[in-house]
Amino acid sequence: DQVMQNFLIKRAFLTPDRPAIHFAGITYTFSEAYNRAHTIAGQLAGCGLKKGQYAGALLSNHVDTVFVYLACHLLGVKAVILNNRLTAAEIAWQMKDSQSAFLITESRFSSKYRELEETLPNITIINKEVLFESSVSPPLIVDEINLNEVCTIMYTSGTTGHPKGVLQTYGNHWWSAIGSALNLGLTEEDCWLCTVPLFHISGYSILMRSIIYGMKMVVLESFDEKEAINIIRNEKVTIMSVVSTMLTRMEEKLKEDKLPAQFRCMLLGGGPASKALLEKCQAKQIPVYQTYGMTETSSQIVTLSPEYSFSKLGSAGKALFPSQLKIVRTNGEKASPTEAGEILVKGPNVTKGYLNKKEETKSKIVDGWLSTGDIGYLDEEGFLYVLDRRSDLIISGGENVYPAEIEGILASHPAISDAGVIGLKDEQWGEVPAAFIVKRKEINEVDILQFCQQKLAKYKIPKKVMFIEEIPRNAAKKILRRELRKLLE
Ligand code: S0N
Ligand code: AMP
Ligand code: MG
Ligand code: MG
Ligand code: MG
Repeated sequence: DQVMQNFLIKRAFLTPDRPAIHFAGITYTFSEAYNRAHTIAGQLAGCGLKKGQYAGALLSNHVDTVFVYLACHLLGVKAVILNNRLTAAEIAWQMKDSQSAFLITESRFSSKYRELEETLPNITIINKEVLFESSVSPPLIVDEINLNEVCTIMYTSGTTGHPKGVLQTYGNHWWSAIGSALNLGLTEEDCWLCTVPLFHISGYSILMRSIIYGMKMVVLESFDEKEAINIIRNEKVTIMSVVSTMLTRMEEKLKEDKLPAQFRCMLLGGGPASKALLEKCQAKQIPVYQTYGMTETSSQIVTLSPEYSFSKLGSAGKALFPSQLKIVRTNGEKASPTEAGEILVKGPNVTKGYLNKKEETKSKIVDGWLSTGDIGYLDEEGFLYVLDRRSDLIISGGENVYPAEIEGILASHPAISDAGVIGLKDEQWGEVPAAFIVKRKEINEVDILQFCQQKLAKYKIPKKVMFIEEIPRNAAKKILRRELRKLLE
């Protein structure tokens, strides 16, 4: 087992006066970040949080959130990071599944956590506004971390309908940050803009890179294309992480003007990117780097290197230095160059598995190779082209929507006997869910959507509802989504 000094303690010792985080007009140094995190660790300790425990975190994109996560590192508390867009019912499910006894949250989510107080009376809800005013107990600081220890848990859905908690260790985050730097390079001027959610690995990985590299990060509460362009100029941002929906809005906003010269990398991930968007960005000299990665790989695992951004446009690149990639046929054999198959990945940034899910972990990770479920091919030179998403996955503006999850909710309605969900192409979000419903009793679209609102995050609610006689299924009762797609046309 490999041991390192706690990342934050080490960083605050190495470069205490360097800028660490910029938020709402204020810049905090690493030493200030350490002091804030240390105080919060003492306050959390006063609430009963201890090393090894799981604590849910329902927090917005804010500098306080960064400090709370760092406080968790200091305490050795495993943060179960919750997507802000989820409903109270969805959050309750993840809290129960992870057996988290604490929920760290803030007033802006009060309607959600009030609901949780009723459904989960045994958990301790810690409101940050109250926490920050509370007394500080001397915290038991974890000075050394084992790279194999779990740092964060992020839930990701699956084909089975229920989300699974992905374990991300300190080592996973470490190697992810190192792999990124070995590809993109690292300069003293680097500054990474975080307008993606800190509750996704797209955002959380920026925080880890900031601590590990000693690099400034700029956090915005939400994404706004105009604000993003302005802050790139004002804070001399050099790198930014985006999904296609965000990049589309930024490209449109940048009319005649260009991004400043110091801006060197627009890291584009989280889902497919259209060739049209990539070409438009090329015309405006936006330095786009396509990447392929997922919660299970603690962010990027394949990224196109700068020297290939023109010649390999559309490719996600090659596996980063510490990682490996292969394409396999359905029988497990390695595919030939240009032959499509399932993408398998391996490396020190790849998760060791899913929380409390031994069987699923064993079936998805064999010999260290994680089956992603995504389909792609490697060209003759080993560049990855992603062709299709993992099993039925719909990606709406970078958020995952699993048909099985929506179908399960729909079918639980007493007036619905069966349901099928597919992705619909969408200008703004890339894809959105559309539902086919078989009625048992009379029910209309409004009732269905109202029912969904109580149970599902907004981005999962079908944008189109169609009533049919029967959901087409094969002999094994699997939904024939191709047939549903034909019905749509
Ligand atoms: C695209 C975003 C920014 C849109 O949010 P916006 O504009 O702020 O919306 P709101 O004002 O909050 O709401 C307005 C209305 O729009 C609805 N809505 C919001 N988001 C969505 C959505 N995604 N799909 C459908 N509808 C949406 C709201 O509900 C609201 O509706 P009304 O008006 O009816 O109330 C936002 O969605 C966003 O931030 N998306 C990105 C999420 C993300 O980061 N995904 C990536 C997840 N994957 C990973 O983390 C692994 C890959 C990875 O690590 C990575 C990814 C990208 C770049 C780099 C990396 C890396 O490897 O480092
Ligand atoms: P998540 O972990 O929720 O972000 O989901 C990761 C999934 O997003 C991957 O398994 C892919 O299905 C999809 N994805 C990520 N990057 C790309 C890419 N460059 N092209 C196509 N799909 C992608
Ligand atoms: Mg599902
Ligand atoms: Mg907004
Ligand atoms: Mg996702």
